[in-house]
Amino acid sequence: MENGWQLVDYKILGGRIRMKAKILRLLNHTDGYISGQELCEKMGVSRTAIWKVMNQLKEEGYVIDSVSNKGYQLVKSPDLVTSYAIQSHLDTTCMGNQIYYYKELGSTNIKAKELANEVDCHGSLIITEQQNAGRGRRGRTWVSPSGSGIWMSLVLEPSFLPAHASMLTLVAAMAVAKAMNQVTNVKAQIKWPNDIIVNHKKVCGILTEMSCELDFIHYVVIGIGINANTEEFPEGIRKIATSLAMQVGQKVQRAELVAAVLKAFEDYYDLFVQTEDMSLLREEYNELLVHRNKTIKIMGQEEYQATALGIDKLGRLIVQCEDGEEKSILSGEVSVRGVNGYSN
Ligand code: BT5
Repeated sequence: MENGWQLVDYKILGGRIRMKAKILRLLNHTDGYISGQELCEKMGVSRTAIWKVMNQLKEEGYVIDSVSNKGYQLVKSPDLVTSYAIQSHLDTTCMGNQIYYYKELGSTNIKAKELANEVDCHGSLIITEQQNAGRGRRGRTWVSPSGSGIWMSLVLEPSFLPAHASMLTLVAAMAVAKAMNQVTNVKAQIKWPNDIIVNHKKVCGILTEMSCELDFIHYVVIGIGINANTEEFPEGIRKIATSLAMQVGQKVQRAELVAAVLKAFEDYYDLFVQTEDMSLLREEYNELLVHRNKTIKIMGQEEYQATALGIDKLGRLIVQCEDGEEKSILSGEVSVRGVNGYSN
């Protein structure tokens, strides 16, 4: 298992993973102690080099037990979202192939766009501890305090036509819901099109932006904001917002969740590009839909109530009106609410 894993590790990360990430990864994947000798052999470096990295990790808050004749054991990891913390959990071939970590940014979407304007960066991830100008859709604000959330943007450079790109928000929503359900055991659901809901409250929002010509996509940036360990929200959003920690009653390891989101996104994205629509994902998306078969309020140019049936293969929400007529609605045209509040 371990040899197999080591091979996968080097192959997947194309040799780019840094030593710290590799060592952390080995520690993460070892039950009990791993000997200094084994680490040296696997890493192809000296004992002193290993010892230096262990000291660096300890300084950053990793609790590592070192016992002579036994080796090293990772006892506890701090809740970091540095590139190597994420890479130490990552199991993808493309998504997260480059990870850019910042202590502070205006907005990861803006940084991602700057990067994508300069270099080819399909699969790159921009992540920060804190956003000072976090953005929601249509100029709204995204509250992004320091150290507690996951504020990140994934860059894609797809070869399909721009008309298909809005569905990537739905693909990302599925990935976030799946990763949350895997890592924390909460029941995360999707409020069409771009919110993730736990217990009727918003735990994540997604903002997809694109640079394109009429028939050509330069890049797409998928911005994902997850309230992971947030303990308190400002008055204005307290009623609608929640965090995973509030729901689960304990802190979430953000790096593990980020890696799980990237893995789930990669798997769903592979299916998406096969048909360039939601054909292969629709059924699973609809199972995650918080309003499925429930009455919702649709607010746009007119306001009406209808039953949400699920999405079609183009990601439009199909609703059945009170007179029995079925309509398909596009995101951007309307906003959707539960009849009893934000999502219920
Ligand atoms: C969204 O917009 O939900 C998209 C949010 C995307 C945030 C990510 S973080 C990384 C990347 N970089 C960015 O700058 N943005 C992306 P929308 O559906 O328009 O919802 C915005 C509304 O959600 C606000 O008007 C508030 O009512 C509410 N809100 C703001 N901050 C929130 C938070 N932390 N948790 C829950 N709700 C929040």
